[in-house]
Amino acid sequence: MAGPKSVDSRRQPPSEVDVLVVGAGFSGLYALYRLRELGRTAHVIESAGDVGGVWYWNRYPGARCDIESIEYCYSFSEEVVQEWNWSERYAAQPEILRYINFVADKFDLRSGITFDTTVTSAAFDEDSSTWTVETDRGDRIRTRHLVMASGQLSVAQLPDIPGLRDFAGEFYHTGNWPHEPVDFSGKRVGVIGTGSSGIQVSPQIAKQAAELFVFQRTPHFAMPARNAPLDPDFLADLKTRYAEYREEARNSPGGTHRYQGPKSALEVSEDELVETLERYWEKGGPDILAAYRDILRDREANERVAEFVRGKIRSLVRDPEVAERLVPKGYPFGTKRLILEIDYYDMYNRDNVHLVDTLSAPIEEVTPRGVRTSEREYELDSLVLATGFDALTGALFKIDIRGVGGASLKEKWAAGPRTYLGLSTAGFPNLFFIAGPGSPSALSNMLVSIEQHVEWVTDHIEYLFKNGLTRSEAVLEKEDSWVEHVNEVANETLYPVANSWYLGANVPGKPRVFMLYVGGFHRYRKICDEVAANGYEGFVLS
Ligand code: FAD
Ligand code: N01
Repeated sequence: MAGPKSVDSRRQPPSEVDVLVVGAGFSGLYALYRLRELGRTAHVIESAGDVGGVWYWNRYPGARCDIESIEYCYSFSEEVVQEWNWSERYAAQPEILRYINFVADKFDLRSGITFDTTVTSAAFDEDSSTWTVETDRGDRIRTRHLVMASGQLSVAQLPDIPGLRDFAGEFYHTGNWPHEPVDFSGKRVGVIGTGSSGIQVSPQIAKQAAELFVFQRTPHFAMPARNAPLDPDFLADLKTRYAEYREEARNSPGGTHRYQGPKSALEVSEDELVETLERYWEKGGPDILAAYRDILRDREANERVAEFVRGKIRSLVRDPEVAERLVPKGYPFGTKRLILEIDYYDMYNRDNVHLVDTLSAPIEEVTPRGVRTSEREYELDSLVLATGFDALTGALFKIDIRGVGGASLKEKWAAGPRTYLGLSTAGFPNLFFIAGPGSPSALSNMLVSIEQHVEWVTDHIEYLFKNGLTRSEAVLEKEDSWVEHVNEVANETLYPVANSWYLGANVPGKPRVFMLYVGGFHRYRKICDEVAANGYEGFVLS
């Protein structure tokens, strides 16, 4: 696999192109492939030294997907489906990155990508209906259409803890992990954060470190992953019917093969509830969220399931005091991303692992020697921040995007992102977002969402070119109704109750707006298809 590119090997981007794509993760790579297939000139600009997006940056030990590998992959190429074999139920980061490289090599995608280059600004010119895009390497590219495949979780969020920069030891963020393996042997390591990243990385560090201190503010719910090798016969059979299998996923709310139980958690006896939930627990994975139809809609129903999971956590950790501190309380089960754990709870049975509850004793500062809470100082050799991302809008706001009349996207979205179908925003013609705010995005299997978005956007662009149209802009009233609809369906659920990154709660000062579409991928896809079938209703085309 290619490492970071040297300055000299940087590919010069073209000065003019039909479509410029920002980002070379799963989204940007497929966008490039599809635009080329359609015969358009397209180019990708990527900050990283190579392809992969999330899977290029998040190289921390333990990183793996939480949607099953057989679903968390492309379906657009039958050749890729036939030639690639996933080894595990939930593939680890190196395997996913190998897969992305395999796709990039197969379709010669690197020839259309400029790496080690960050887009810094994009300005729309009304006379020519084109965007002028600038980069940190002094490039200036004129493009008819601009596709933001810049990621949902691509901007690492540093916590606002005083003294962070003063720490004298080694310092890492899970979302920007070194390419070389990090050796924690014999070290005193601190991990701040117990979301998906913290829960994946900590057990791996615990195996090496002399001592591990996990700084937990909010306990998160985690289910056993029950990761396992995939049976070659099962894979061979799946390949004979993969297109059909994927179509089933596209017709489901989450873009996976998770089936919603028809019953309410409130109508079943305790025995039946436990028997059902035990089955999900044994199977592992996030499907327990669909065990009953009202888990994410009714607080009482949710509480019954939450209590079952709390009981499991208590049973996994020997020290009852530690177990109790790991038990999530105060927010509904599943309203922060449900985490899949491997060895996480068991890790607390090791003598070298210590849970530091920063709810009762908050972190006050990072000192040159370690982390100081209101109770004491923890001396550390290494500090790992698993503190998440400035999600969904972070990467977009790092670029100075100016639409009609020089209006800034950041200013337009100051009170929260506003999109029409998550695809476009009024006042910013010919600008498209892939799996960003206002779409199902991270509440669905992202690969299903990404393929649907890329296909919709590239079809739309092709329609414009074929019909001699140079400009496509979302209608403001349609955007307002979409934002209203997104809020309405979110408010029918328990999601907005939790302080999650879904509503920007993890970034100080970020407006609290539920940013994802919870109405279901199947429903969303149908709406997008109808809009296209009605001549791109809700867009002004000229
Ligand atoms: P990214 O992969 O984020 O790629 C965006 C790229 O754009 C990045 O490489 C970035 O460097 C580049 N970029 C951003 N701004 C600029 C700029 N200004 N100039 C140039 N380049 C720029 N989702 C699931 O559905 N299932 C999972 O199991 C799953 N696991 C995940 C695990 C981790 C650790 C993380 C962080 C996320 C996970 N996700 C998962 C969500 C993940 O975001 C998507 O699945 C998917 O990888 C996103 O692909 P993308 O191409 O849209 O964005
Ligand atoms: O980030 P997070 P993540 N002081 O925001 C804590 C995807 N993903 O990187 O909950 C102290 O979830 C914060 O505490 P609290 C997936 O979509 C998937 O883990 O705010 N603590 C929390 O514990 C996921 O949802 C996988 O109280 C601070 C943690 O840091 C998304 O990425 C793997 C703090 C951040 O949790 C983000 O996950 C990895 C502070 N100042 C990521 N600031 C898979 O398994 C933050 N925290 C597929």
